[in-house]
Order: sequence, then C-alpha cells, then structure tokens
Amino acid sequence: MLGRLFKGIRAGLAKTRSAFGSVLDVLRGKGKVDQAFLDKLEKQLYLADVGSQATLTIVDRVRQAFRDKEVTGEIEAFVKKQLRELLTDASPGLGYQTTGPTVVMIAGVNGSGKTTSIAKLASKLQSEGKKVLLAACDTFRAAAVEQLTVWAGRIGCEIVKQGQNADPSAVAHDACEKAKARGFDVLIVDTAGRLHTQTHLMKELEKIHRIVSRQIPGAPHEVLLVLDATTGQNAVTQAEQFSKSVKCTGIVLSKLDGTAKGGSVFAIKQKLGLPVKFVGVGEQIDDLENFDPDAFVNALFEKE
Ligand SMILES: Nc1nc2c(ncn2[C@@H]2O[C@H](COP(=O)(O)OP(=O)(O)OP(=O)(O)O)[C@@H](O)[C@H]2O)c(=O)[nH]1
Ligand SMILES: [Mg+2]
Repeated sequence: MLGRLFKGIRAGLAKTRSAFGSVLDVLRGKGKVDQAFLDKLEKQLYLADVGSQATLTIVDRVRQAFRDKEVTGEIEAFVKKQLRELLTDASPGLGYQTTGPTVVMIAGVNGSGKTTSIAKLASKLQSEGKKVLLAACDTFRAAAVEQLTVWAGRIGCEIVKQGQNADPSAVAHDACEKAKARGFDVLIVDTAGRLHTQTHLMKELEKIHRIVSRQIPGAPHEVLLVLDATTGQNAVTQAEQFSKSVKCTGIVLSKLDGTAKGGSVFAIKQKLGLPVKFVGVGEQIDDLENFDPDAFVNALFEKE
C-alpha cells in the first residue's frame, strides 16, 4: 500500500521533479555559498514555481546559515528541511466530526477537476470504511448531474440530485437531511465551476454554504478549493478570489501529473496559509493522494 502511494506521488511528480533538477544542480555543485550561488539558487527556485515569497524565505535562510561555507550535502538537507517546513499543516487530513456527518464542500473554477476529485475522494473514504453521500449541486452545467451520477454508480456511492437548473441550495438542503437521517459519515457537495467575476454564481456558492450551515451546525466542516496545478501561479490568484466569498480550509491540487508546476504548492501555502490536503495525479479513481509534505519533498529531490 505504502509502495503504491509513494509510486503515485513519484510518478505524478515526474515533470515537477525535472523542473527541480536545476535547483538540485545548484545545491549539488561545488564551490562556496557566495552571492553568485545564492542568486543561482533564487533563480532556479523561482523557475520551479516556488513563488517569490517562499523563494526569498529559503534563500535568506541559506544565506544566514551557510554564508562563505563550502557547498556540501548539508545545504541540500537544509533546503529540503525548509521546504518541508513551509508545507507543514497544523491539522493534516480532513477534520472529521465525532457526531453527525462531516460536510465537505468543493469549489473551484470551470474544469479544475472538482467532480473527478470528488469521485476519487469518495472512493478513498469508502475504502477507509466511511459511509459517503454525494450532493449534485452543480445544476448549472449541462450533464454535470449525469457525470456525478455515473461516478457514484461506479464506486457504489449514494447521491442526492435533482434535474438541471434546479436550485443547488435545495439539493444541498435535501442532502443534509438525508445525511443526518441515514447516518452518513461524510457528505461531499459538488458545485458548478465559476469565476469570481460571475457575481450571481459566487452569491449562489455563498447561499449553498449558508444553507448547509443551517442544516448541520459547524458545516461545511471543510471547504476544499480544487486548483488545476497546470495553472501554476494563477492558482494562487484563484484561491485569493474564492476565499473572499467562502472561507476555504484547504486545497485539492489536481492534474499534478500533467505539469512541471507542482512547485506552486509552496507558493499557495506561503501566500495564503491554505494547506494542500490532496493531490490529483491522474484521471483514474485511485489517482488521488493524501498530501504528505515529507513524501512530496523527498520525491522532488529523488535522483532519476
Ligand atoms: N491528468 C489528470 N486529469 C484530471 C485530474 N483531475 C481531473 N482531470 C481531468 O480534468 C477534466 C475536468 O475534470 P472535472 O472533474 O470534470 O472538472 P470540474 O472542475 O468538475 O469541471 P466543471 O464542473 O465543468 O467546472 C476531466 O477530463 C478529468 O478527467 C488529474 O488529477 N489528472
Ligand atoms: Mg464538475
């Protein structure tokens, strides 16, 4: 099991790892930690999408700790440690409720990978023995309800739905009732893709949030923003904009397998303080990994 997990993140990070190759070349080179070395390190971290703030933090710490020293393996270990620390999540995983259903609301821009990530997450939670219910609250896009229904059928998960154009808050309301009445452990709420500029859709998201919180105290317990890793630094902007409407608690970084921009995990965490909870590493049902900072950083620093 652990082997498979590690392989998943390892394979998913193949492109990002090659972007980090140039960071490693700097750290594994010969010579002194002088200004030229620090400039090179800064440039390569930046090019690997680590983001300016996180890059400057790391370069500063290296400067303080190693100025004028010879480049040795210690610097590599030090940088790894800094990267790991940047990603540490005070409360890793999902915050499960001990009484009543845990509600996980999913949000994000169009096509970011919300529905697929929900199916993967539901399947993962079911395999951990949890009773999971899905709410098809994307009633906006044609075929969205159908897409979630097909996934639900495949993984053997119950779903609450209405027709296209139904009020998504009404679907959320029904789903909460069912989750409470039938003792579901987790309710995952799918929502339509939207841009922050679509005011009516952002208001709708706020309404779903409000309705859920009225039905179940403290809900939604998690609001996960699904960000497409291939968008790199733009993901940070999206997270900033969504956070203005609903308080997000974490990130699902999808499509990590298709991009060299996985370094943006550092920028997201540093800039927004939002932890990455899961990463998507493919289109199949088991292509969702719990985000583990140690495994992530180790995979970045692995030799090909
Ligand atoms: N390679 C890869 N593809 C993914 C991943 N996650 C999602 N996709 C693909 O991205 C596309 C969009 O996924 P959806 O789950 O429909 O995205 P969505 O955010 O629900 O889209 P809307 O509901 O239209 O906003 C699909 O073709 C998925 O198969 C991933 O981790 N890796
Ligand atoms: Mg969708």
